[in-house]
Amino acid sequence: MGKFYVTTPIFYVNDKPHIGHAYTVVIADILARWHRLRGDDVFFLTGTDEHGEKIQKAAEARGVKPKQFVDEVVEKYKEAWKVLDISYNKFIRTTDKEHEEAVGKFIDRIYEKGDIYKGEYEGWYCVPDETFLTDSQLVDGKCPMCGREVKKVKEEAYFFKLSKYKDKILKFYKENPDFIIPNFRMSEMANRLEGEVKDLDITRKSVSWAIPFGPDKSHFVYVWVDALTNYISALGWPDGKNFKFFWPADVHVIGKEINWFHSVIWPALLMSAGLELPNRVMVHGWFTVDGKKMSKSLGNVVDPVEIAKKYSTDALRYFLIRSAKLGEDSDFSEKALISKINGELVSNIGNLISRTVSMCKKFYKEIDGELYKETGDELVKQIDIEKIETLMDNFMLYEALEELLKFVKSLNKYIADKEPWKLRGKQLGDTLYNLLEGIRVFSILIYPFMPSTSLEISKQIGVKLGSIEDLKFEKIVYKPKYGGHIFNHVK
Ligand code: ME8
Repeated sequence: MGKFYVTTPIFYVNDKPHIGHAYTVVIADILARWHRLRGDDVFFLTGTDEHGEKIQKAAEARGVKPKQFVDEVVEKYKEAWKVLDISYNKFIRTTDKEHEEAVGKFIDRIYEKGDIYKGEYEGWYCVPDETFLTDSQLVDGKCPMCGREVKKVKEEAYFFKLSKYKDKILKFYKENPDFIIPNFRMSEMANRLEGEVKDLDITRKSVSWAIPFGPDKSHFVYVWVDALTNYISALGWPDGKNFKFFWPADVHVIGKEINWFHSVIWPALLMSAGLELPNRVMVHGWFTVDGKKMSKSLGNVVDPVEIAKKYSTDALRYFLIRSAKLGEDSDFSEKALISKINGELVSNIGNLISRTVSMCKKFYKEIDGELYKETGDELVKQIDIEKIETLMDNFMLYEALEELLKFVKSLNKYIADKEPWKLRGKQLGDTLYNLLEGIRVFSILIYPFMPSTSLEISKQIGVKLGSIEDLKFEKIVYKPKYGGHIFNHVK
């Protein structure tokens, strides 16, 4: 038993969440639930990034004050997280008073350290990504990350001495080779760090929907410095009990386009403030939709709430993880989702549960008193629980799910081989018992991925959902009760 602090990026509230946002938060939720199963003390943080030019503009476009605008959009995030079964411990908003105060203190620390100086920024700015860009970073004159127009900015600004930390960060990478997962994302950052690293503009003069910059109130804090600080302000930094217990974060789950912010800028700011660095940064890939980048102009933005309501939350959660290994890009299409539902959830998992439970019901009289036998080791060998635990601990969620599916297939094969309906008495009782044992172990391991399915399975086989200690095959008294299909075939 230990502690586990997992975070999602905080989401821009310029619009309601889409399937890519759902992906980030579902990954973090799975990790949080896994560690709770393990018995760890978990703090799972998510929330919203509410300041800055992008939000200011979105509010203007709607003709409302920024605060009114963000208050409305934030509700859509909260509703979506509810539908997606996201078990966060705290939902932070960067407009929370405690957060704004913590940002002020964080800036003061860095300022006192002598790491902030006044200068002038002249260069490009991408508003949708809230990112400063140099000439050489532009691709065909546009933002290299989102491909959209950038604007010229020339204004007085305060800078953070990012360049001072370049060698320290490279050294930290060497000493912590697993800091960034997958590993090639660390090489990308290291290569960039080995080139020229410019100091970071950390204030905006022209953007007032932001936290005032303490040392000079005619400036406002750059939204990324405000946003990154959420990971400690949410724990009550500097004096909060949660900060003392949970920091450093065990893992920041993020998407690939914000890796520089999390693996370079954030560590540099923390070093400057004299704070410990997070243990890991888990960088996931991007979802396209039907092979295309999601965009409002293409009209292909997928609403995860609609999908969850149409097909079920667990089917969507399952699909998000099953579509690619973490770190790789993946594609969403309803066709692919339907094929996973029918091909894996209905015909493998659902089928196994409904066949087993209905056989138990049907043969209950036949096996009366005979169901509760020691399990045979045939099925025990079909699942490597330790391997799955290691995969989960190393964020290899796709691979863990694959192992679980293999196990389900072996349970289905066990039914086909044994043909329980031809057996009688003790043999029948033992076979059904083994199946129930397998299903019970499965129901625990599938919990982080599909929490309501896992609870439903436990209910149907008549046991309370177990914890990590129950992940062994042993003698348990079952009272299976048939409760209908777990997954339904989709057309
Ligand atoms: O970047 N596929 O917020 P955000 C997969 N506020 N993931 C995607 C995606 C896609 N198509 N589109 C977005 C921000 N994401 C900042 C973070 S943290 C201190 C500040 C992911 O709302 C993206 O990679 O633009 C990121 O992890 C998350 O959604 C939030 O993106």
